[in-house]
Amino acid sequence: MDYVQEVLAGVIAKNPAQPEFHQAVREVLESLRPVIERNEEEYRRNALLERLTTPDRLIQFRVSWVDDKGQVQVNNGYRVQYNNAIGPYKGGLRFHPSVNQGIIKFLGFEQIFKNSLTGLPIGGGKGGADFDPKGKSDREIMAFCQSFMTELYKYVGADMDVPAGDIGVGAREIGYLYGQYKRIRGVYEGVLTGKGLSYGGSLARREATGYGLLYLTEQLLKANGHSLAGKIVAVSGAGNVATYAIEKAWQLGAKPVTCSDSTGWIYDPDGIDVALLKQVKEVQRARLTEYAAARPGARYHAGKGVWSVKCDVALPCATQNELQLEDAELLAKNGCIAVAEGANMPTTLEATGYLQSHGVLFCPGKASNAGGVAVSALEMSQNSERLGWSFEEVDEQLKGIMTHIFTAMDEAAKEYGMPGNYVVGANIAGFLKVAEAMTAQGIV
Ligand code: NDP
Ligand code: 2IT
Repeated sequence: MDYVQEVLAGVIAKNPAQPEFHQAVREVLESLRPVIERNEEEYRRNALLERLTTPDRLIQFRVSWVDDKGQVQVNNGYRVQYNNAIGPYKGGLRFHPSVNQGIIKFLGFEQIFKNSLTGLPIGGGKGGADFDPKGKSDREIMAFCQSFMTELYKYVGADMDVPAGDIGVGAREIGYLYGQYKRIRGVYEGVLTGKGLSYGGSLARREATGYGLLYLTEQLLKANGHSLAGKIVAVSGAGNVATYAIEKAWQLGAKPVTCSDSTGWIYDPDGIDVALLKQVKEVQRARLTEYAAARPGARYHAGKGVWSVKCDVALPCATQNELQLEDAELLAKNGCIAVAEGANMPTTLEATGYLQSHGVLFCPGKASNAGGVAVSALEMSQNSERLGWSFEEVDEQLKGIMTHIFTAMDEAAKEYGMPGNYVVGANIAGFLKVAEAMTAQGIV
């Protein structure tokens, strides 16, 4: 067995029943093979891959809180501090009933390479809880967030570990979490990113993941002889990433025609009305049926199916493994040119392989959705210097970072003999910096 196979087998044996974690590790390790083979003896002696795949620590804690009926509820809270070789642990918090150790570990592992790719000094971490924010009152959300932070505060800090939002955690939740951290620790520091603008947040953080996705997609198309202007774009999800991906797609001259949530999807042949989408999702916190009700030309379909719409570009922005082999087959058949991931690992390994072998450009999320964490790192910089930058300044930096990411993964893919394979390119480019820092810092 070669070193990569050995480590992968060890990860699977030591972390049973965590399929998403196995999937993320498999994708990364298999694409690192060309690098590992060049230095196999040294990496093996230093157990570099074993150390890279084993988190520094995984914290699990009980979150007890009282609902509006006076009933005590109990959830599991998590934080994985995966790797801090190149900077403090950094990554979002996800509140969703599907959260478990395996989900948090897959997300934290991905985050190491994503954060490295940004070129900024941030390590990999992730956290969350199996809490379902749907249908909860504001008071219940606050009670949950306060209880969650009453455990989490012990492990985080502006120079140690800086969480942010992810699925189910937006500006409201970050506010409640920040308030509780400040109350317990008595320090006013940038312990979280995605904060409100009135208390240390960065302009353009809300937009950053979706905007960054479109900046990267534009580069991807350009480098391959296409342009975004005039293209039909299919987007899944209707949350933070999807909404601002749709907004930027319009701004760059494309036409986004779909969005989705966990109950159904919208096809709007005239293009998604961003103002209406924000009203339904950000203000009313309602289902997409409300969008369709307010927009006569749009069609609502219950269940899955967003990838059946004919499009030039597909941007999965909802959740892991939402784009499967049969979806990839449909997209390719319908002439889709490019798939760029806005979510984390939304495309299964089989679907990725199918797209790549059928001439569809494919950009992995760790490159294309890195704009969010990149602007989080810029929020940390602004907090450190106790200043705030203009929207334009942050947006310009975001554009520069997405260009840097595209160039880094494109060049790495070429250097290792697989031009156009952006999965290989992103993983190798992200890995090299982390591996160098780990090696320089000795066996820890
Ligand atoms: P939000 O909570 O704002 O939105 C999530 C969207 O995805 C909602 O429309 C939700 O529908 C849908 N969704 C969630 N889970 C499922 C599911 N199991 N099946 C179908 N639809 C689902 O989250 P974000 O937009 O922040 O995150 C979306 C993705 O992007 C995630 O993979 C996240 O990890 C990733 N990401 C987020 C970043 C950020 O800055 N926020 C940065 C980089 C990546 P419903 O409301 O019905 O649940
Ligand atoms: O997956 C991600 O990169 C995020 N949810 C954002 C993390 C962050 O720290 O801004």
